[in-house]
Amino acid sequence: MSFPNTFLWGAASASAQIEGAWDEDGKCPSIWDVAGRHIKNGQDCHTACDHYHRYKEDVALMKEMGLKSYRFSISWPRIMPEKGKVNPKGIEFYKNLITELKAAGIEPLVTLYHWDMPLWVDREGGWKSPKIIGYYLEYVKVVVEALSETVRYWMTFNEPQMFIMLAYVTGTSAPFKHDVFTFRNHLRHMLLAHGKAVKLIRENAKLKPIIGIAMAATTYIPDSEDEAGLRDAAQKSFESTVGEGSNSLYMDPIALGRATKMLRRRLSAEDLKIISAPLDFIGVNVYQPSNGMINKKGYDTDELPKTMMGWIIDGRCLYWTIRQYYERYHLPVMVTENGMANPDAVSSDGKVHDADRVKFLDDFLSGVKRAVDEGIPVLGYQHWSIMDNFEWCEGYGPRFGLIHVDYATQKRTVKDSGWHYAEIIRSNGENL
Ligand code: GCO
Repeated sequence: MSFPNTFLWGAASASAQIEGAWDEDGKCPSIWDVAGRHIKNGQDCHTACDHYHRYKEDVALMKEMGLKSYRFSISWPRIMPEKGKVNPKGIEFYKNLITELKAAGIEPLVTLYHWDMPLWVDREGGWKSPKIIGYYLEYVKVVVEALSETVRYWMTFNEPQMFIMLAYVTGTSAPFKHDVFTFRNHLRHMLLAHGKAVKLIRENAKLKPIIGIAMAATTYIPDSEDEAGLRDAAQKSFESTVGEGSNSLYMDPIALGRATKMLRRRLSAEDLKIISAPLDFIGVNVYQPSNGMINKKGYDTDELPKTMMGWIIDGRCLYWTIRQYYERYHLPVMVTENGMANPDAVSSDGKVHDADRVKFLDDFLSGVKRAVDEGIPVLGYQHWSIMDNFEWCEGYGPRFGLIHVDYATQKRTVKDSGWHYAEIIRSNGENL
């Protein structure tokens, strides 16, 4: 089998990481706009890639690269800057962006929440308070009413692991709280908000929606591919402490309607019914395997190449994530993020020679190809990221883009990897 003609070859971004225009046209601050001292080198996301003003140029580059899809997130603070108040200017921006994408033949894939909570929601308790469920649904309803004539693909959340655990337990992500004992409540609020949003989108969308969620998937690559090896790897990916914490804690309630040990006493039968509203796909964000975290002896991480984030490069993890998620949850899979950071720079010939990322693409995409060859329904691959951007607390140092951004001039340069990806897309993955 080869890649279907409908395969969504794309790239991804998130509002807070690229848009800038943080206080323009009626937008209120998000929790990331006020992250201050938590961000490296005194940087902030107030201007970022200035995509809010340059989206036409950015979409033109996507078209030149031949992208079939573009995954981006909607900024909640742009749409609802105050409790109960809708900002027409915010809606207009996304309508214009989508019109531009459609004219370029690019399918919009919309993430409804990629971490940039409006500050007013945080002040009312954020994920700590059950009130957030109502606020989130009100926002989702506005977006679905405004955009569902043209948008088919929806993701309720991006990486709940991060905005629940890192934001409220370790306190390393906005809004930087330490609440070790109560995260199960936060998690319950997020899961209920997800399930209710799925129902709301299903009932209100004008085009038949295709709904998913993007997970920060962690995967154990099997030590051997015989039956015992496969069973052991799946167990480590979903049932070890690491595997439960990152995968099944969220996905078992969502996709199987059952809670893992950690949540068993927190979710009622009624909760689980709401949370498990039928989904159309699971999005996986995949960067590195978790073998080294689970089994240090079997996986010598010192020997392996790493990205500038210190993340291990091992392309096999993408194939195994897709397969293990499919085997456990029986839902089509979309790779919603996958990529690597480099300290890329423009060379004297005006180009960006990011040979590591070219190789990365070949390695990881071969894994996607293997999954497709084996008949696993994979809807698409969204490279992280379309362009260099604001990497949260890391600021602008790590560059993840297929397009280089000079932050002083906002000049865009498609990197070698971007053109290489364009070739892969043109051949529909036949050259992998
Ligand atoms: C995440 C987010 C992205 C990141 C990317 C690289 O996984 O943290 O979804 O916003 O920028 O993953 O770290």
